[in-house]
Amino acid sequence: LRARDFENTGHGPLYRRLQTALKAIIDDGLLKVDDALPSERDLATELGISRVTVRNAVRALVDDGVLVQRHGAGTFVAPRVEQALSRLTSFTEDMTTRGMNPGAVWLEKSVGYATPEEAMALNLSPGTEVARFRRLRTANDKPMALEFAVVPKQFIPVPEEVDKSLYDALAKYGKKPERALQRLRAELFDYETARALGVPEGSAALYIERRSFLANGTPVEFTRSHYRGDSYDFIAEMQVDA
Ligand code: 16G
Repeated sequence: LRARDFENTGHGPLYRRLQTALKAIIDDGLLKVDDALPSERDLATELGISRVTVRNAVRALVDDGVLVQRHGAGTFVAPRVEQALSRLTSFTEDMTTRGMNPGAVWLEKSVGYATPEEAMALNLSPGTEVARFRRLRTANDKPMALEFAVVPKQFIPVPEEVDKSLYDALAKYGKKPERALQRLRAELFDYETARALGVPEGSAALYIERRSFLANGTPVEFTRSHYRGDSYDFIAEMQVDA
């Protein structure tokens, strides 16, 4: 990285341009997960810019979850979350097993009549009541995904009660899903979703749709999520046919 690579490109304060340049270096794989960033002083000297500028750029990348600061050790490229595709788990469970703190920013909790699309996905008659839950999901306060879950109202009699985990709330009524079908596809973040997640508009997103079912096959959940492409790996185990 050289000063001329970012000083005269883009808009906004210099630290923002440095932030973008550092992010590009990570996205291009030149700095990999767990690689250390040079010290603030070395970066400032090498680039011929002030330490404050370097500090602001690094802090912004830490806030975005791109870098992590480890006490006394320095600043590193943050690990990606690796998620197995074969086990049916909740976001809360996934983050807790990783020793991360799951959080949510609630955007919507409401009850309404199923749209035609929701009715089809949940195998409901038109006009059936559904509960809708729209949340920004965070891990250690880093935004990871924007999630929109729709559940037949009869399975969540009091939607306001859903606080942390939707699956825990369903479990309380004996309606925890036992099986799920999931569709994954690549998308680009639109303006609004990107803003909510704090990533650039047009950056890579992983769109995931999950329909989950009770043991008897009744659909319980139709959830559409956008995961950050820069933070998530989905891993599946495969075997040849027997
Ligand atoms: C996961 C599921 C989502 C489910 C949620 C429940 C994917 C792509 N999505 O985020 O369908 O509603 O877990 O999590 O895995 P909770 O119990 O923590 O609310």
